[in-house]
Amino acid sequence: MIDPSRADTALLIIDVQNDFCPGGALAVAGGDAVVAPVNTMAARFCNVILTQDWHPPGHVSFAANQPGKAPFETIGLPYGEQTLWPAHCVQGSRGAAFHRDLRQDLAQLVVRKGFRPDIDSYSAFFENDRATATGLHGYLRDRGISRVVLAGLATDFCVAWSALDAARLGLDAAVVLPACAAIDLDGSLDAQLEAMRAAGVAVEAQLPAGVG
Ligand code: VGL
Ligand code: ZN
Repeated sequence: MIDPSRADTALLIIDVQNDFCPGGALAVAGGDAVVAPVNTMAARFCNVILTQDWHPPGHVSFAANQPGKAPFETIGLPYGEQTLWPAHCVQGSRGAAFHRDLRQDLAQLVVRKGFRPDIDSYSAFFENDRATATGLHGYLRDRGISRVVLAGLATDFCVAWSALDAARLGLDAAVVLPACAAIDLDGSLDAQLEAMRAAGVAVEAQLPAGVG
């Protein structure tokens, strides 16, 4: 049961940035439609945290930086398989900015991720080597927050990886699907929904009671 008013619970709003919205470099279908439900939830939560995908121009995940490779192909990197993307969320760019209607004022923390040139970071907790920490776990621990509710973009990448890491860290995790939108690459949405359920993440089909 999600109780937004609990001091031990945080809303984690993942990557609601221009490049993941229609017209952006890595547009997610319906990406901008999450803004309204996310804002409604944010207004009810005691603790609100935003993440911001934040890549240098030479980032390893950009297909343009991998000779002969196209977006959505994969390559092998020292930490494992990496999907290649169109260049997106370049540090300081308009595409990296939050959607203009996102209630940033309600957030207590902004976690930037993916800023190291040689490693991607889908998750809000760990980079894609699953070992390099972003610092979010320590922040939550220090504030006595043990339950996270996730929403934002994209369901099957940054939201799912964050939720799976939260569960792995022993946090109580819930994903609110009506406040998320997916990329859905080769069945990735179904696969990640299944992985989240298997890991004990609560996959919610509706906004929390009393929200919206
Ligand atoms: C994301 C692909 C690359 C996301 C970020 O926010 O889900 N996906 N970078
Ligand atoms: Zn990215």
